[in-house]
Amino acid sequence: MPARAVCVLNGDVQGTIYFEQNGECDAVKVSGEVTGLKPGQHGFHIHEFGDNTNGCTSAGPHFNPHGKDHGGPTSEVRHAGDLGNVVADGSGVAKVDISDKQISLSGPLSILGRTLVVHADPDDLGVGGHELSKTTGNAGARLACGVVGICK
Ligand SMILES: [Cu+2]
Ligand SMILES: [Zn+2]
Repeated sequence: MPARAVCVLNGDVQGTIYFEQNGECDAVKVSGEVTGLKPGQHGFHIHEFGDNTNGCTSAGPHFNPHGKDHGGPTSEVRHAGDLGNVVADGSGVAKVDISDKQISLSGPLSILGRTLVVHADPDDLGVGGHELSKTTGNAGARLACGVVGICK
């Protein structure tokens, strides 16, 4: 049985994102839709904590179990939680279709109980030369977030 999880993004934008993984060593498929975005790229990350007591802020930094610098999803050096950007079309809808091998739905790299965040600005994938590039990709405000939970 594949493992499945779901996250409802709530905030200035909305979305429902599904996660599916066949086995612990397989990639996690991330799919779904975010609506209400400004057209263009928006940073999309797993943050460390599933704590939304102070909104998306209390989700903490990017999920980074290996203690690395921020990067893009295909970078050698990245946080496990660095899923890159989603791209909103002219109607503000971003269709999400990501496959990622650095996150898991079980074991030490599990994202269950952590927070998915969509940002106001593009993630520069660590190469923008901004002082925040190596920590957050300078992706700006947290537009919406939600905890990744076990699917029924
Ligand atoms: Cu983020
Ligand atoms: Zn990161």
